[in-house]
Parts: sequence; structure tokens; C-alpha cells
Amino acid sequence: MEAYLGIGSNLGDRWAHLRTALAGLVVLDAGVVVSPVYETAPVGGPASQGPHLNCVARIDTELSPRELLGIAQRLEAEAGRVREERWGPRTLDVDILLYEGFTSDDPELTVPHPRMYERAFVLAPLEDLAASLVPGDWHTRVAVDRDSLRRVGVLLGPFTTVAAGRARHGDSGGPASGPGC
Ligand code: GSY
Repeated sequence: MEAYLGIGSNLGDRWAHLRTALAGLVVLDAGVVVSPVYETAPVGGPASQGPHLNCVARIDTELSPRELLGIAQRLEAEAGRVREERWGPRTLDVDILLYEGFTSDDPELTVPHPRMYERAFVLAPLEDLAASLVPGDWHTRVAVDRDSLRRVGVLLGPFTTVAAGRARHGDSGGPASGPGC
């Protein structure tokens, strides 16, 4: 089954958290395709928190939606995620956005993700992977300015980073270490 996951980080080594999460999906033997990575202004939560790196991954998986949720939660825990503040900074977020042929309104596993169509940090990378899954009018419906959503790099092959733009303190894989690090 085809599933789309929203992946983000705004705490610690953000590039490393994304790479580790993607590697954790690859070992499941799920074909993984990753969107470009965007740096995005935090939506909700304390104003003092830093920007996120966000991307979307498409996987081809035999896991059930609930098994996939378990994997997503395990990857978040392995990244040291502590669920303290609902909209607060986080080392890693792995959200199930869409799962082929499946919908659910269970609060623990709501699919499609209940807020995905209001979030530019989801819609922009999802559009890069699968434009047909994104409403054509989202650019006018969802307020986005250039500073709140910038494409900053791509994760290649075994998740080598090729980044553009500024690295942030704590990041390993930004342009400070150059392409291919
Ligand atoms: O559910 C996603 C976590 N999250 C994010 C995020 O990933 N990116 C941005 N830009 N803002 C966010 N607010 C929350 S909560």
C-alpha cells in the first residue's frame, strides 16, 4: 500500500533527525521516495521556538496503518522525542498523512491527517511528490510568505544531504559541511 508521511524536526540536529527517520523507514523494506526539504516557520506553540525542517516521504508498505503508527512513534522515541508541550519544539515528528484506501477518525490515528490541508509545510513537499493529491488552490487558500517556507535541500540515496541556504546551530548536514556530507 502507498502511504505518505510528514516528517519534521525543529530541535537539535534537525538534518540528522530527518536522515535517521528515513533510514528507519528504508530498513522496513518499504520503497521510500522523499520530497525536497523545506525550512518552515513554526505553526502554533511558543513564539521562541526555532524553524522546522519538513519533508514528506512516500512509502510502499505491507504494514497496516496501525503498525505504521507504531513505527512512527518508535522513530520519534528513538530521536529522543519527549511529549511535554503540545505545540512545542520537537526533535522528530512522523505523522501519517495519507494511507491508500484507508480513512479513520480514531483520535489516535486520524487519516487523512486532520490538519494537513491547512499546512503549507505539508502541502508544499507533498505537491513535489504527488501534485494530484494536493488541492490546486492551496497557494491562495493557505497563507504562505517566502520567509515561512523555503526549500533548503534534498536528501539523496542513503540520505546524504545536499543543502542550500543557511545552516542553523546544532545542524550537521547544512551547507556548513557542504554537499554530499
Ligand atoms: O505536526 C507537525 C509538527 N508541527 C510543525 C511542523 O512540522 N512544522 C512547522 N512549520 N510547524 C509545526 N507545528 C507543528 S505542531
